[in-house]
Amino acid sequence: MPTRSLHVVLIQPHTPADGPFERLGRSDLPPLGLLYLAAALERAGHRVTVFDLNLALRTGRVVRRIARERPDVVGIGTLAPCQPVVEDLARRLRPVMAPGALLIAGGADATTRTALYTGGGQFDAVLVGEAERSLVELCAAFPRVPRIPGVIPAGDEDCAPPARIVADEAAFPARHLLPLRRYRGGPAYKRGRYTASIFTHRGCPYRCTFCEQGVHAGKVRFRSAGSIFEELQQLRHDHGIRDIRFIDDVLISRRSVLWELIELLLGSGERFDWLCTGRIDLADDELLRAMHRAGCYRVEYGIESGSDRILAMTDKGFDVAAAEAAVQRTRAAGIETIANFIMGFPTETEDEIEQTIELALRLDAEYAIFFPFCPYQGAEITREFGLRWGPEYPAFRAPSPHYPVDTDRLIGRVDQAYSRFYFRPGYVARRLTAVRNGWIYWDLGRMAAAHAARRGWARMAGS
Ligand code: B12
Ligand code: SF4
Repeated sequence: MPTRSLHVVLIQPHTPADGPFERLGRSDLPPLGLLYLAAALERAGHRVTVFDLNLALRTGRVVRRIARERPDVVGIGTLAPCQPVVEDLARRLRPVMAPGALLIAGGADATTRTALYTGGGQFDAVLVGEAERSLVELCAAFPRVPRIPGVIPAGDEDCAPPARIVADEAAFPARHLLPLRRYRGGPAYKRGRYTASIFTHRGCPYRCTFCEQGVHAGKVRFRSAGSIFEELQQLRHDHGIRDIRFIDDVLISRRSVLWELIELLLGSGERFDWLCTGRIDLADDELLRAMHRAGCYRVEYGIESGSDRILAMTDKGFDVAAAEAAVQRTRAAGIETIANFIMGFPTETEDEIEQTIELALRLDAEYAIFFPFCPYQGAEITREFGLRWGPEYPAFRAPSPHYPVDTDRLIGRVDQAYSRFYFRPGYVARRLTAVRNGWIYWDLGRMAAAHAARRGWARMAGS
């Protein structure tokens, strides 16, 4: 137990709004990172409040609550697109916080673009990497900021790397601190009305060149199938949710864990509907069929590009033909597919972008998500081409001679990809008959209307 029980507030900033169709990809899910931290803090005897600004919660209201409640520690999570939001929040919070209270930042962006957060003098400490242990230790030392691994006190620039979490040792996320049922999830990511997210590992065994692995870099640490299953049961019993989204990138890559989990699911007689991320090169028939029997209704593949040249650049380890075969195998096993694509890589031409859109149409997955390429600072490709993040989202791609397609044009192409994929009459007819959930009709309709209003039908139909 700590010498003193603190009140700690954790805040997830909202992502500046972008297109409604990108919501298919972003969906809205509770911030599991903050909820893991909250669980560790509660275990250590502290009181925790979590605010997620993505839940249409006004920043002013959060600032007023903090002014009234005067917590001992306020922590803000960071993601690159949210950096201006974090800066604004920190500026408004500091004057209303109690003297001696600590304002800290942590998360993905603070881990890779650390100087942005240590340099401005806004924070008493910046926590890099996985922060379950370092945050609990920081609270134990309160009001002093200790010089320990993972914690950069104000005025310092660096620290020793934090302790890595052995995945099974972490307490289950403190989901009771957020109104789970207000997270609707995007239509691509659920079957029923409510869905819950779950994370099965720390770290990733792959090295895709566009990916930033700042927080969880290093050796992959998988949870045991037993611990994952126990969390699923908790979700069902405590929250009444059995529609599950495995949000990690590589559940399918630790096949022994996945097989064990499938056996637990089949053996228990408890029915969960679930979706997960797959790997093109690992999705074999036997595994896919077993996943389907155990409740898997959809798999999300990072296919990324319709150009073999671009795929080689990403180091994903497969080509277009392999992607087509994997989607077919998945369909044959009775599982739907979400196909993720990235458009606008450095050196990628208009023709190659067109190949990506054409591949999406050809694959005809149940859902397709198109992301504009973002040069995350920790990614290999960003370093190789010397790319920079622009000042504002969505002007995230600072101009570079390596981008044959400029950012405005790219945003137009992303919009167009969504329109060409989702407004095909055959597709619409198939989805309307396949989807049997009224809430999903509502979500799809709402997004289509918003998309039409934002871009205009003329542009959507444009070449
Ligand atoms: C699942 C996921 C999503 C889901 C759910 C997000 C959510 N709300 O939980 C969805 C699909 C919705 C999503 C959306 C986005 N995501 Co995302 N997502 C992930 C993914 C795969 C896992 C995140 C996770 O739950 N990790 C598990 C937990 C335990 O780890 P964690 O969140 O990192 O938290 C730990 C530390 O970071 C730290 N920490 C976190 N917050 C804080 C706060 C404080 C105060 C402190 C001290 C410490 C701290 O402690 C935590 C516990 O150890 C990661 C990749 C990855 N492998 O981590 C990308 C990732 C985090 N996402 C990323 C991005 C960019 C986005 C989007 C902005 C994409 C977009 N353009 O829309 C949106 C933002 C949405 C939002 N506002 O939340 C990037 C972030 C890169 C960056 N530098 O900012 C990542 C790293 C992917 C990547 N490799 O590029 N995402
Ligand atoms: S994109 Fe996914 S699979 Fe590839 S390195 Fe990143 S986290 Fe791992």
